Amino acid sequence: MRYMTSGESHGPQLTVIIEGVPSQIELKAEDINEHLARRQKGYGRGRRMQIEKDQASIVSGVRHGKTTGAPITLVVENKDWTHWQKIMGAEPLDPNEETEMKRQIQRPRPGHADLNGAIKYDHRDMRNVLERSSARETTARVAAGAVAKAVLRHFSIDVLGHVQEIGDIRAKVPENISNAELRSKTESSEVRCYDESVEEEMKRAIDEAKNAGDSIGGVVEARAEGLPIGLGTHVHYDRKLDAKLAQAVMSINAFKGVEIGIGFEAARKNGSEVHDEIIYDPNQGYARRTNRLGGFEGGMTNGMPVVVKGAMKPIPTLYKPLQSVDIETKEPFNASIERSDSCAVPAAAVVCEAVVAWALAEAFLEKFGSDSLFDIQKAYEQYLEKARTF
Ligand code: EPS
Repeated sequence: MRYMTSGESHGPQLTVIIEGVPSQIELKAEDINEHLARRQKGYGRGRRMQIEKDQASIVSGVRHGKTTGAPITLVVENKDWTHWQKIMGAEPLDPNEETEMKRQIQRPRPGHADLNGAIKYDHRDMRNVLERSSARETTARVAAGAVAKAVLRHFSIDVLGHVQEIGDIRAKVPENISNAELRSKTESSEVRCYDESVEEEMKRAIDEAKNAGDSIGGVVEARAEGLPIGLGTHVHYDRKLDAKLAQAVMSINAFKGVEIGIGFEAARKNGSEVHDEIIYDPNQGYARRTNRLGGFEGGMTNGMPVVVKGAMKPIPTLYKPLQSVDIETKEPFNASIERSDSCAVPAAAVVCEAVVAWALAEAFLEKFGSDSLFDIQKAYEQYLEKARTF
């Protein structure tokens, strides 16, 4: 499976083309819209989210509720486009239209792609960079992730993203919690957090940042359960699945770090406190007594839940001005803005869930085939039996 996304933050639409999805997978627009709505939520979001009501149209690859095996195209319209038609239009802009021209951006915002992208792609109007680097694009990735989840659910594999930390406030989450238990709390939490005892504190921290014209980051986690042993491989560096997950999570806008299992903490402990002992049960097959390694050994899944964390920096679009340089005058100025999210960590948990689901589904189909659901199911059942009795 592979996919591409296109579209600008204030352009007419976001588009996703997904290729290599097996046939006979049940897929309805509501399966995707549910996740788009989850991504739009979260305490700390700005005014843009009141404008958008993200809904995917499936315009190819699905008939009567099932995938055909052909490329799937998904389209999500930007409602805000109506306010941006001229400045974001494909037609050349009349230089005499002064008010429109004034909306060109020549002042790069620290922490964004603006300056680097402008130099690299030769744009005097940095809107050409920021429109595409905007985290609006994660809508498309959540849509692709929803298709991946539709594949995975046929094999009882479940992926869930949630918030572990906002600023310096940490949630307490039991080590071996199930996704069902997590979901019972996170889906109704305004900060997508399991631990109700810190929810108000997290919201307060977001309010404080917002009131100070500042922004606040955090740590999210995606947990995947129901995975077989052996997705990914030890035989070659670029096929190690934990490495692919790290790439997927790191590619989320504003992410600065990734951990698998106990991650960096493993470096501070002795081996006996890090590795997970192997146990065997004739009904369940092989398992691990603990899951400190987050479901991975040798670049492959080991059958335990996959646990991946990602660290999101505070959003760099700030009401509180930061110093920058005007690329026309070369004069310093203080970058300020009109509207922004003060915290998008709860939304990022949904994005993390989506990109992890995608990477896992891709590895799953690589191992068990990718043409039709029936053929994959046969191959999967046979493999599960082999692994259980091995
Ligand atoms: C974003 C800036 C804001 C966010 C946007 C990401 O948009 P605007 O510039 O229109 O106010 O709301 O996030 C989304 C639109 C979204 O769907 O998550 C940015 O610069 O990255």
